[in-house]
Amino acid sequence: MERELALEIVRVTELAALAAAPWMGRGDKHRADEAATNAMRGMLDSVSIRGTVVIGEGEMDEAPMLYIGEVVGSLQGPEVDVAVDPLEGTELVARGLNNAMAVIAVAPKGRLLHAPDMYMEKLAVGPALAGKLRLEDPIRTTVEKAALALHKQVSDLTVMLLDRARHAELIRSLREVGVRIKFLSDGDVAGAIAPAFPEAGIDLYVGSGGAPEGVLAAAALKCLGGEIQGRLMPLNEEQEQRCRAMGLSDPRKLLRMEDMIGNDDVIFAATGVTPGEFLGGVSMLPDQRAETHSIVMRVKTRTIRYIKSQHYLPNKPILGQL
Ligand code: VTB
Ligand code: MG
Ligand code: MG
Repeated sequence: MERELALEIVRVTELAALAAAPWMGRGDKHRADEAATNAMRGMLDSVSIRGTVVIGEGEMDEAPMLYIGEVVGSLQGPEVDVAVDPLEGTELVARGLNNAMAVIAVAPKGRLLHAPDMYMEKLAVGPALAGKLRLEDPIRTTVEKAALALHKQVSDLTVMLLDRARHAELIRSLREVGVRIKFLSDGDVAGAIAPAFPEAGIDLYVGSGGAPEGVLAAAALKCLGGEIQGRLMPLNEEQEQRCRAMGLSDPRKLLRMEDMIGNDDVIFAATGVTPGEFLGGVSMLPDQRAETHSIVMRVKTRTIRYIKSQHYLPNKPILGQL
């Protein structure tokens, strides 16, 4: 993959974020998602790749755009796999809450885990804890190891997780060990990546969220020097079958970074829709301008670019057609 691709890719998440932003706080997550998806799909056509969507908006018969298996890009350029979440946190946008973003990851063909739409148990950390913790450990052990490695008191650690009833037991254990908890209402790509940004103030990300979101977070964490470990949580026989169909003979196998995104090059880009732990949201400016905040990174070089752009909206014909 050529390095220019990183800059082309960020234009894709920028446009998806610009398309979703007008729907902020309007209580309609479907329209917000649709706008982001259409914009991302349209923009991808101008990117110099022969891409196949491996993580997308659903199976071919349930998603009209960016479905799994869809061919995207200008069809000139490297053959790549593409993982997208045009609007990660549709509910966040509908309710005007933090941490919604447009996300994409691109990797050489065959490298991204084709994570099925089910839950994944996750443990994500920043560079200071990469390689030092194990998802299989009891949460108490994990927290104690983390505190030791970070030279902090357990009571000074901040752990982030989705606020869900299914986490009741985990929350009880976390309270017992005495860490501080920061809850997310949605958006666990942003949550899992947060520990890699010191300014976010998150030491650990734990709990279960979407498996596709886990792979997207793995792409970002690889560029950032962090780590995520995951384990799929098939809830019935049909989901078990789906795991086996994608080549996982043991669906509950521990998934490491290399299982999720391979060992090679990956490009990750995200643009904030609402403000988040490490990205600003879309701001509407006077005179039909809007400002976006994006991050684009590549494993090969480990360069992390923050891109702040001011867009002149009348020059974005795709947005007018949504
Ligand atoms: C998860 C999480 C996402 O939606 O998929 C969640 O990974 C939906 O799962 O980040 P539940 O509501 O069943 O927990 C998000 O929060 C937003 O897409
Ligand atoms: Mg989505
Ligand atoms: Mg999502």
